[in-house]
Amino acid sequence: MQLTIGPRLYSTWSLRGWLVMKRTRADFTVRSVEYASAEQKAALRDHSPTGLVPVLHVVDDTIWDTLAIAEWAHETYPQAQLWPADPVARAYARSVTAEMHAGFSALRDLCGMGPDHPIAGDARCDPPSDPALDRDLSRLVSLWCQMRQRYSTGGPWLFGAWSIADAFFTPVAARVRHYRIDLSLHGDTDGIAAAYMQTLLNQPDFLQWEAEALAS
Ligand SMILES: N[C@@H](CCC(=O)N[C@@H](CS)C(=O)NCC(=O)O)C(=O)O
Repeated sequence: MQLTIGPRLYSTWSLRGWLVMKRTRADFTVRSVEYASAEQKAALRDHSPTGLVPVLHVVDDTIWDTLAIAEWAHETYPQAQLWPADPVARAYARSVTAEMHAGFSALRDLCGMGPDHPIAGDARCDPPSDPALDRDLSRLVSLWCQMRQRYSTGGPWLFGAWSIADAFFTPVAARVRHYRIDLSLHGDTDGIAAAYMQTLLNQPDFLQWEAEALAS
């Protein structure tokens, strides 16, 4: 089994897919590809039907799209408990994960990640000023606070125990850190969202990703 990912320094969807696969504890190899040039993009199409990463190769099958990889991992490795056990928590976790997968477009567009805006390292920049970005950040803070308040007794992750939702929000935490976004200006009055963000940034798998990104 092999996971094709983009550059660790800035491929946010690759980070999500890799975090989920790590949690399965399954044996898998990682192939890291670049997609900066037209030639590299064309070469990526040999491995990925969409020309996007991550892509999971399982024997003769190819699974593309991070959400599909996460659902496949959940079904294939039930012991990893990648979604919450409680049906209501699971429905919320799927909702917020789908919201992240399809939404937060202002945050993604205006605070993009790339060679100059890396996931790892000490580089920081100021956030752009934009009403659409403010709306995304208010929604992010409200979502994080609502779920953390409801599920805080089960552990430090969004739904108590670690879930796919945490994988999907880890690159967001790196983005908020890189763009020096002050969550208290977006409704995080008691620091719940900031604390959750630190939990994501301190998770050992993310620290491993960061170290590998900086070494690459
Ligand atoms: N919806 C896709 C999005 C994947 C995606 O946009 N990946 C980016 C890297 S973070 C990519 O492959 N970019 C290649 C390119 O722009 O050529 C998913 O969930 O996997």
